[in-house]
Amino acid sequence: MNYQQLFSPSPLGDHQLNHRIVMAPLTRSRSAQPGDIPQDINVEYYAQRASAALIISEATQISPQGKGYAFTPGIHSDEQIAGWRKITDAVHNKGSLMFLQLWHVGRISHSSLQPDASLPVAPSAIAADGQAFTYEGMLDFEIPRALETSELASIVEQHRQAAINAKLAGFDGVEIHAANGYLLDQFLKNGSNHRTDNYGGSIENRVRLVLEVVAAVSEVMGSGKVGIRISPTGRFNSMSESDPQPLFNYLVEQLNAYNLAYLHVVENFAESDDGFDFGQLRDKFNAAYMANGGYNAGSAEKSLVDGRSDFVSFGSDFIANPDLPERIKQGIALSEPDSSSFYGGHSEGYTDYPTMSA
Ligand code: 8OZ
Repeated sequence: MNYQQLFSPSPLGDHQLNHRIVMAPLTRSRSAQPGDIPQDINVEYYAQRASAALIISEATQISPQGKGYAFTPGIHSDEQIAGWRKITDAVHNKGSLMFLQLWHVGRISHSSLQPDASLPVAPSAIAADGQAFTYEGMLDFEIPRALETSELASIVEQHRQAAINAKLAGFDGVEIHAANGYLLDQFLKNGSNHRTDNYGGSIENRVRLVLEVVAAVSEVMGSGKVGIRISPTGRFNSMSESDPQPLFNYLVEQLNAYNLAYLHVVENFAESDDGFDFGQLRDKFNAAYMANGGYNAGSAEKSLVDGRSDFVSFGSDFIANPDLPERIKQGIALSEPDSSSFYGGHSEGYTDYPTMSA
């Protein structure tokens, strides 16, 4: 197959990308402890994958409160900034670009991971089903503490400071994580948001915090260096929304006021899509649409040809194929990733996947 669209250059906000194959954010849980600090093995891992048109970092906690998994990296300390700087330098030296994914997990945490062993925070005191990945093993999610209205400015501030830190660490932009059941998604969807203040109830109210974060982060980075990730139909992390189409249509219409670089949409993370029409988001959004979720080279090319996306991000294929774009171009069969080494550990299943030439 000829992947003409996949290998055509295209602008992404302030940047020009060489092709359309983006490395999706991938949690790998391999930061140095204590301190959740990016380390040399992470430099090697990202540098190996710098043939991606753009690398989006693994989800990275914006603050100690934003952490929900053992061993994930942060962007709130000087040591973390210095660790990330080595990664962005290595990726830049290999000619690619890198955005940092800004992450606050909300209720998808555990008091053992929180400052002062406090309860995780959320829009409402509703526990997620399932278990948190802690240093003591898997532990049941607790009933989170509902954030006071007066605390929401601090949530915005945590995102703003993390964007400042991302700039210091040499990132080319940031992606706001409003997907997959973490804090901002918890505010968006009515299964997890039962608030009665200006941040709950109506669609306008549930979208408010996300827009405040977008405004603050855009002010720091310049909006052409900001993307946002959403998962309208996602059920991961106990998410539910009774009527996602008008919610996400409204969000996208509001986002247009900010002139962001891109909208990153997890299209099929969940088992059911309930007839959701992603094309409406694509048509409404005024900048690049990045599709994600279960694409292969053929379906990605078709999506671009059909005008349904501008970029496609690949996750697990990039785990097992550090030179994924070249393999696609040459029509070489892809290696399968070993899911047992996705999270935690060291170089095994991380930096030891060979390139074609090796
Ligand atoms: C898988 C395991 C842990 C975290 C996401 C950050 O879904 C994640 C994640 C995925 O966005």
